[in-house]
Amino acid sequence: MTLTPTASDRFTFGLWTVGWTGNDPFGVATRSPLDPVEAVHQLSGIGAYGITFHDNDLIPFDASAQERKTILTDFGKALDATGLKVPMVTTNLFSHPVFKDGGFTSNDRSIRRYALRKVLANIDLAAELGAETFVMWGGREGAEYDGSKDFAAALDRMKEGVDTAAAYIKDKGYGLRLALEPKPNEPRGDIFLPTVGHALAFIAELEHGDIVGVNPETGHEQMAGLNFNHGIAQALWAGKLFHIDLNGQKSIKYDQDLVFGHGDLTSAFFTVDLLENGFPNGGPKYDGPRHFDYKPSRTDGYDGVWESAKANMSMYLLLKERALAFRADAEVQEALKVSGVIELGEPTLAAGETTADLLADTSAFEDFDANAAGERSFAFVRLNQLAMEHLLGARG
Ligand code: GLT
Ligand code: MN
Ligand code: MN
Repeated sequence: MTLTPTASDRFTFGLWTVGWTGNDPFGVATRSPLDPVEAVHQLSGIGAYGITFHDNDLIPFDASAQERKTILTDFGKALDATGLKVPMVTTNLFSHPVFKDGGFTSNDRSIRRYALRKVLANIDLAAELGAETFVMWGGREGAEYDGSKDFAAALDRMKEGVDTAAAYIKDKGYGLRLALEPKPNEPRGDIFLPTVGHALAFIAELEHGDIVGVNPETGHEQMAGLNFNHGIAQALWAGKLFHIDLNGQKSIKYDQDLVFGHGDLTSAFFTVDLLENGFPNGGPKYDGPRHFDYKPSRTDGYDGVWESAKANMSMYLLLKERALAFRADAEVQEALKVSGVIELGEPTLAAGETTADLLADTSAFEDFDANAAGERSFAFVRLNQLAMEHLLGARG
């Protein structure tokens, strides 16, 4: 088993992750800025497949056209030299004061028009760099006070913004898909489309929802007290898991953005199990990049930045090894049967059986011994203990 990642593992990192200098609401930066060209070389050196970025991670908000060109040329040269890819691009609609009440849903119409233009320009750049996914994290799309927004109008404006961007992608013939990233709160008191479920329901209302999916982040679902694996599973089932942000979070609190696996390790094991092995009864599988959206601890210098970047990949590969062994274990396969996990894959009605047939089947109801069926032990604890033993390396 090797913990050394290669490009075929398709590990990707946001430029804003390794490039985070440690400034938070209570203190200034603890690290010097990271040159994007240096980031490309370092990530390539440790075995990453790609780098992702917000427009303003790379090109300062107030850069001139000439500065923009120079930056993009230098960045492009680093990509060419290393072979690092840019599978995803996203837009910063949250840092500048103009976006303090949001971009697509700001109460100020002129700001909404400006935000839309910024997104369309960035879609052009994403297409130019060969990205497949365009993430939309609406961190400032929200409110602190329930009376400060017309919620229905805000959802109308969000729909208008996403549909306009999607229509633009189609008109231009770009090979891009949009991925909405849910987060319950922070920086806004409450953010619109706070969970994977809200986002999926919103996408179903879109005109161009066929090219819109989700980019769930481990910690964001967990901040809401939700189970990340249930969220990504439903997104997969709906054919909407377009991208993923892996990281670590310990319970309901501020967005910790820890290294993947450094939060809820059991949950991380089952995340990797789902991504690598798929559902026990088959079904849609995730085939996109394994993207890490974490923050190197503010306490660490650049040694810690690169150590933590490597730690994300090592954690994933370790868990992948464990998850593959878990599913390959004959005892686990047997336990999955005993627990009914395989039985759940069997349709409740037989092939061709109608509701009338079910109503006529006395064995299903009139003669069914509910008390006896209620005595079945599903043996879920045994199954979970097998998973924990694999996770801890105590089995094959
Ligand atoms: C921001 C946020 C992340 C999002 C990024 C994409 S930016 O750092 O906390 O979860 O993925 O806009
Ligand atoms: Mn986060
Ligand atoms: Mn994220």
